[in-house]
Amino acid sequence: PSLEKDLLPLYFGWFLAKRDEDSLRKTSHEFLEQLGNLKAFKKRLQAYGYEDKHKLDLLKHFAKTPNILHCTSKFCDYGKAAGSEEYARQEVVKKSYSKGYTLHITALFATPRTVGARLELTEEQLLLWPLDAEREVMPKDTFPRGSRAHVTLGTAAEVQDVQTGIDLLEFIKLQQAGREGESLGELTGSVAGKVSYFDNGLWMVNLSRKIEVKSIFSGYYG
Ligand code: ACK
Repeated sequence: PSLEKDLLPLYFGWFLAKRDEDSLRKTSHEFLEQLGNLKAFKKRLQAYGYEDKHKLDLLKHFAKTPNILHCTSKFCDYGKAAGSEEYARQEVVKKSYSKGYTLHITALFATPRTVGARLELTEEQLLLWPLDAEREVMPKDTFPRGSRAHVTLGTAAEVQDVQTGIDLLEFIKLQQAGREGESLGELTGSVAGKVSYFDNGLWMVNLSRKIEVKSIFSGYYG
C-alpha cells in the first residue's frame, strides 16, 4: 500500500461556470436593489441596525462577496472537519468529481447577516449531499435533505460565509412551523416573484421562474 494519502480540500461543492457566475452576481445586485427600494422594506429597517432609511444601501451592507460562487456540499477543512475522509472516499464523490451539473435556484433571500440563493437539488445531486448536513448546524431540528443547499451571494462585514446556510434553515424552520411569511409585494424582471417577510429582517423572494446555472462538482484547495 502507498504511504501517500489523498489531500482533502477546504470543501467540496458545485462551482458556477464563469458566465453563469457573472450573471448571478448581477441578479444578486438586482435583487438587493429592488428589495431595498420596496416601501415595505424601508419601513422595516430596524433589524438591519439602521434608524434612517436614507442610510441603508443593501449593496454596501453586504460588504463581502465570495471570490467564487459555489454551493458547498461538504466542508472538510483540509481533513480536520468530522466525516471528511468518509465523504471523500465515497464512490459517488470520486465518480462525480469534475462533472458538470445544472443547479436550480428557486428563491433569493436576505437577512441582516447574509444574502443567498436557495437551491433545489436533483436526486442525482442529493447523492453528493451529506446525510448530516442540516443536523450539523441545527442539531435540534429535522429538515428534508438538501434544505441547506445554497449559494452565498454576500455577507455583512464581520459575518462568516457559513452563516448563509444557517440563515436559510431559519426560513425553512419557520415555513415548517406553518409560517408563510407576510406577503409584502413583488419583484420584477430577472428576479420576478412574490416577496415574503418573516420578522427579524428575514426576506425571501420565491422566483416565478427558477434560475438555472451551470456548475462543476469539484474541490477547493485554497
Ligand atoms: O457559503 P458557504 O457554503 O459557507 O461556502 C463557504 C465555504 O465553506 C468556504 O468557507 C463553508 N463553510 C465554512 N465553514 C463551514 C462549516 N463549519 N460547515 C459547513 N460549511 C462551512 C462556507
